[in-house]
Amino acid sequence: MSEEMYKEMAQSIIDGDSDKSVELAQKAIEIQMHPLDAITKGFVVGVNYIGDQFGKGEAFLPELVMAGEAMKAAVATLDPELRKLGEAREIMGRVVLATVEGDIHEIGKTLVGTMLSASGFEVYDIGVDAPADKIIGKAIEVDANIIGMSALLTTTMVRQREVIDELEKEGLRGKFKVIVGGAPITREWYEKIKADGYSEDAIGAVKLAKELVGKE
Ligand code: B1M
Repeated sequence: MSEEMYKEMAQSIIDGDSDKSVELAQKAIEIQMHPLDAITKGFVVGVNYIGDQFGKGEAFLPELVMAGEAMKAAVATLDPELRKLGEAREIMGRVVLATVEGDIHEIGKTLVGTMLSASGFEVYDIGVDAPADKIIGKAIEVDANIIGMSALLTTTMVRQREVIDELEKEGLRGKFKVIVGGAPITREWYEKIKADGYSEDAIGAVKLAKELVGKE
């Protein structure tokens, strides 16, 4: 049953069919499928497939856009269920979250934000295409514990380093922990730019954030 539904979920993203992806997300809620399973075993499989096809020149931008929309709609439908997963009500800390300047990929970043909120963090998601001064300004404004930056493009991941360099320049590096993530981000990269941690997925980001604020 689940295997069949995961396949349908992936296919709805490949087809760029937002109505279908939302319908399947609603069905997943009804049958009490774990929302993260619906995302990682179902919808993400489809978006990765389209991403690979696009990379090989076998799918084109409109298909990528439609797959992105269908993915976004499915994740938004599951969002309230994801939020219910968090058991902790103690405030863990404040996180400023953004996708870096020049980059408009938002699905993974938003998912990370939802999971952090569900785990008790106060999340200030300042959206996509966020320049360094906006990220740092928000972190100062809300007295953040953590700055989280997502980058999905090899051309924009360098912006993560720019934010860290800017923090250094302004004498603020010690004030905030910095975590990075996104498809091209590796351990080697986070160590190179001297971030405080990186994670390959949303669950790992929560674990890391808790460690960094001394709550795990
Ligand atoms: Co674009 N795109 N895209 N895209 N897109 C990729 C990233 C790409 C790998 C596809 C490919 O060619 N195979 C490729 C990048 C190649 C490269 O840099 N080497 C690419 C490209 C080239 C582009 C454009 C340049 C295409 C063009 O215009 N010619 C363009 C760039 C626009 C821009 O940003 N300036 C572009 C545009 C788009 C859309 C707008 C159409 C759409 C995004 C829609 C949206 O977000 N609203 C889109 C999509 C959907 C993708 C793929 C297919 C899927 C991304 C996604 O949402 N994944 C992607 C291929 C791929 O990654 N397989 C691709 C699902 C999401 C849940 O996973 O975002 O990885 P992800 O997040 C994960 C982890 O990475 C991690 O946790 C998340 C949850 O598990 N994580 C963090 C993420 N952020 C984190 C932060 C953390 C910790 C963990 O701490 C702070």
